[in-house]
Amino acid sequence: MFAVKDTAGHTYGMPFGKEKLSGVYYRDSRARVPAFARTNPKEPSPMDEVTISRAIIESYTKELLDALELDVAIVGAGPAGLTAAFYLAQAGVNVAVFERHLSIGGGIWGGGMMFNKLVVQDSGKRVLDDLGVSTVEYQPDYHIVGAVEMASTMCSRAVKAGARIFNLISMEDVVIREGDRVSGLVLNWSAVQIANLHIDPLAVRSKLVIDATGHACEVCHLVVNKLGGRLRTADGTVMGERSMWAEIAEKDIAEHTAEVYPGLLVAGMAANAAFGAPRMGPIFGGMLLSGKRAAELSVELLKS
Ligand code: 48F
Repeated sequence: MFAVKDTAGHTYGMPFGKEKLSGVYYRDSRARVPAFARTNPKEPSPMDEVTISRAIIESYTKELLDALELDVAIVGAGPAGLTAAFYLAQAGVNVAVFERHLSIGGGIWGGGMMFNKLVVQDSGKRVLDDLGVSTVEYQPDYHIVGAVEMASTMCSRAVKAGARIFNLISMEDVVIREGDRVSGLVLNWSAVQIANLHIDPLAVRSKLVIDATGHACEVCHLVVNKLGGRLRTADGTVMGERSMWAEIAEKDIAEHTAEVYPGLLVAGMAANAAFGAPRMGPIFGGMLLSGKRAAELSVELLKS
């Protein structure tokens, strides 16, 4: 219960006995001072707008400042990016994920054609077991997972493991150093991009970057188009995803999860897009295994 004092020194708790005007209780109906209003600015306020604002700005700013120097920066908070973030954070790696959209989870939420269920095979189920996401066996090697539980639990587990996730922030470029090594991300508010405003970005430094941007494979495209970089793919470019073949796509994805360019790893659907492999539709085991593989590779690279 909140207590407030008026200028005469009377203390008010809940507004019992106060005159109610237009749905608001007033301590002084003529002066229209709400019962919960703070009249003495030196007194702590029960629920002060500026304190709320300060709490948000200070804590967010601290988190962003802490993310300026990273071991691993992940672009995209889909299943691959979240899995990588979870395992990296568990391993004690300083990791942050930057996600363009308001919601975290990428393609998880929509399931298959908006039926919000997904399928994983036994190997993918083991990753979901690690994450504490429940599954139901449909038939041997086919497990059903609810998209809502999967997205929300993965997000929660990654954050609780220590990963920082920033939504509403877009990668618009990379930072480079000698040999055009990818050494960080150039970031801007997604709202700035959507409004097409001419506002310069900010940058974070990172020992490694993971492109987990899904079908768009955005970081790899950027490296090829802007730096003229040659990826470690068959023809040095983003080869582009091929049409659906679930079995091959799921089998190939772990192998395609690799450091494709100095300082840049690729995971999830972006890995198959980079290497010209097929898409797989709403079977998500490959995304999870690729995210896990990207985390393992990153840990090895950070040690070397
Ligand atoms: O698309 P997405 O879920 O990629 P994924 O983790 O998983 C692919 C599956 O969802 C599905 C599939 C499985 O069969 O094919 O499509 O590989 O998540 C990618 C995330 O990256 C964000 C995007 O909003 C999405 O949430 N993203 C893309 N470009 C940027 C970005 C960018 N430039 N900056 C920040 N986030």
